[in-house]
Amino acid sequence: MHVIGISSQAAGHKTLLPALKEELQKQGSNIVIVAGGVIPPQDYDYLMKETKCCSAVFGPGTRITDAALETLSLIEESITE
Ligand code: B12
Repeated sequence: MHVIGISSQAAGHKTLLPALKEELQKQGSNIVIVAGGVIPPQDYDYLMKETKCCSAVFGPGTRITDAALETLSLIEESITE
């Protein structure tokens, strides 16, 4: 099982993440996508709930071990789904 991690620092997350998700779906892939970087917290729901284009967002100050553990859980969940 794979995961794609995107780091966005350039305010492109609301177009680039949905575009990535759409492209993967076209190919029949439901690979887990997680994002990090300077993404404003008010955009988290848009990405994770409205467009469902990523499963988690790890903003500034995230501890790498926390991001790693949550990403591993997301991979596990996607395998058992
Ligand atoms: C260094 C820097 C640059 C460098 C980047 C060098 C490099 N190659 O990395 C340079 C000078 C190239 C740059 C350019 C630009 N930048 Co700049 N830059 C910064 C700065 C000062 C620090 C970013 C950084 O590296 N932080 C350190 C890392 C460790 O922290 P972090 O990114 O938050 O990551 C943490 C978490 O978010 C998470 N994480 C991040 N990514 C991922 C990915 C995954 C998979 C996971 C699990 C976790 C994760 O883990 C990290 C640890 O906690 C920030 C200001 C700031 N205070 O953040 C602005 C900032 C990110 N830049 C900004 C902008 C606008 C730009 C430009 C668009 C400017 C321009 N008009 O050209 C370009 C975009 C370049 C590009 N193509 O992306 C804005 C972004 C605004 C926004 N998102 O709404 C910021 C916030 C500055 C500002 N206040 O305006 N930038």
